Amino acid sequence: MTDEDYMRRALMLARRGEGRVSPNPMVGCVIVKEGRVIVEGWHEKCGGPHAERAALAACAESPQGGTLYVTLEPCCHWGRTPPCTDAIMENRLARVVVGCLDANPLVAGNGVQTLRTAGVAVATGVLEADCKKLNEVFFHFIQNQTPFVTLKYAMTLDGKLAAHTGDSKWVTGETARAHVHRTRNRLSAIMVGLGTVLQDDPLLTCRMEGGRDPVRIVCDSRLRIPPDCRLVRSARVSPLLIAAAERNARAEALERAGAEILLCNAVNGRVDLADLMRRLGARGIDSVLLEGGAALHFAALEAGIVHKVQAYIAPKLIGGAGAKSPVGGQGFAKMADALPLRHMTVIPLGEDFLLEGELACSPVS
Ligand code: AOF
Ligand code: ZN
Repeated sequence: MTDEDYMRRALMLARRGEGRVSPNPMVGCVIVKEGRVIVEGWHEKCGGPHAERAALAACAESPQGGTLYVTLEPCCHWGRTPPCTDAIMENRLARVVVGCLDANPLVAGNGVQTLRTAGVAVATGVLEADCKKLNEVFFHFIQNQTPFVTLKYAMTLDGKLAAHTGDSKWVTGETARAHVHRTRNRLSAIMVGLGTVLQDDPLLTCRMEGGRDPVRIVCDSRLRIPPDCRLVRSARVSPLLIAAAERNARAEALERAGAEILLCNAVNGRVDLADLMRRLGARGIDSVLLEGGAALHFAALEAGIVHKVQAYIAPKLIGGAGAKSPVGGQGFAKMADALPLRHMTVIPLGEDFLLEGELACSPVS
């Protein structure tokens, strides 16, 4: 077994915290002594013990002289929990292997430095790209205090979200749809525009076994959401935030139904999306899954708030000049103005494919 092998195992353990640790990172830890894994641990939930302390607390034998593998640099500060570096030093580990450094300014290399100063051998950057990717949300949020936004849609191979009649059940197959529910379980919030509510009357909950619902957000500048739609009717069971640019006579009925109205700055009578993101960040919402419609997608891209795009593509053709495509709005005038994506990956999901990538730049930044 190599350092990479143990780190791969630690990465797998880290994923057990998926959807439970926000706004903290997912972290996994493996302790090896004399060529044997003696204990494993992971960060289970925000406020709970960190991966290293969870592993050390579960040790059935002394970890003294062993090697600790951890996907993220051990913390050296007091947060909701005590520093992991203290626990590592107290337990006299000989070596620590770190996946990637922590971007939290309170740690950021100081954890590694603290251990080295205490005489612990430290290796860094093992499976670094994987460890960073695992916590793309955490890394963005800790540095920007605004949510990491993923724009997601499912379309046919000819770029349609639905038939010209509006029928959209279903574009992709079961495997791809289950994948979306895993994402809903992992991210803190899900957002749609009013048009999507009027058209589809969605519930936006997570239908994954053992999953949890993201906070549901509707971008509805003038509070025109129907009080009898499924989102409002379920607001007491699963939180619903309505992002508005004005407060008017319709507000009270929505609040009485259990929805919360988040009043934002307005640009041309519409919700200022950058302002909305700052307000969500201030509430500790570290990630948003943007699930339609086409107009909100373009507005979000134009506002420069989108970080990642997930396109589920079904190998089928539907046609129809009037059938909707995933990004609407006015659009950019020239191909040279198109927003480029980088680090594209393709994941086959049953008959379908998920293409995902990061937005290389945004028009405002
Ligand atoms: C680690 N191992 O498993 C995690 C770390 O408020 P706290 O005490 O939970 O601290 C949160 C910060 O600690 C978080 O911002 C990040 O820098 C680090 N998370 N560090 O050594 C872990 N979850
Ligand atoms: Zn820690």
